[in-house]
Amino acid sequence: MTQLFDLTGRTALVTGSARGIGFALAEGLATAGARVVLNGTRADTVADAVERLAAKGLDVQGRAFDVTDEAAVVAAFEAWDAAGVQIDILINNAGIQFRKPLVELELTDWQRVIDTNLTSAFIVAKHAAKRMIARGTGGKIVNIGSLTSEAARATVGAYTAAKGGIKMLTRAMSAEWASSNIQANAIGPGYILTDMNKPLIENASFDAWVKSSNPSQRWGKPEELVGTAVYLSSPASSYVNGQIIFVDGGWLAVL
Ligand code: GCO
Repeated sequence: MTQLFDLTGRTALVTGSARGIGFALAEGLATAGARVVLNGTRADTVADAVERLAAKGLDVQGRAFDVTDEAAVVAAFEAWDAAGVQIDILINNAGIQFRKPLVELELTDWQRVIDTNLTSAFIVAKHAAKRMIARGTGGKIVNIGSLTSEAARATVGAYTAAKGGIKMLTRAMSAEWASSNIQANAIGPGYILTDMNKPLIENASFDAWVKSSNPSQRWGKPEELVGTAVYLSSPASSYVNGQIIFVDGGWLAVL
């Protein structure tokens, strides 16, 4: 049974993994046996994250590049090609948040959120899948969505549109790549204790809303997403495609 969830011999790229959910998923996949490539836009924070996980004896390396810049993504994949690094598992986690009412939202801010949270998933998956298909060995793509992939919250319109797009992009990936033995799925985290959510966690009324709105009556922890990520990255999910699994304490399941 443990072999079903064993990632030994596989290489995973986790975008936006210098901190938060991405860092937890990178650590989790490495602990499950994968060689993990960490990513972020800043070389110093990526190097620090790699150092922290390497100190635990995990097989990790890092590459800093901007996932919204296709030329930078191509350069990264070409460097891995040259080094014999084959990405078998892609976790599209990179994302930002920008909270402002739609009527006040500048187009530049809208575009930045869409580019980082949605377009980057297309760009990186396109170049990963091309190689998975060419190798004929299949692969795994796990896109990180959100509660807002399913339900909207006021003042995070660009984020909601992007995360809704993540759900449907995941299905589009399945439509085209399942025949190449690539399973593309998504995870929809609930409200998780991360730096991105710090302003919300520290806001007493928002904190109370999160706790009263989900049956688990608490925020989730980044490490509580690891099991689902390992499952969707492993042979255990070989016939699962186009799905989004909400890890939200039951939030979306109850009135
Ligand atoms: C917000 C939060 C959310 C959560 C998460 C919920 O401002 O509402 O940042 O976006 O982070 O996405 O699933």
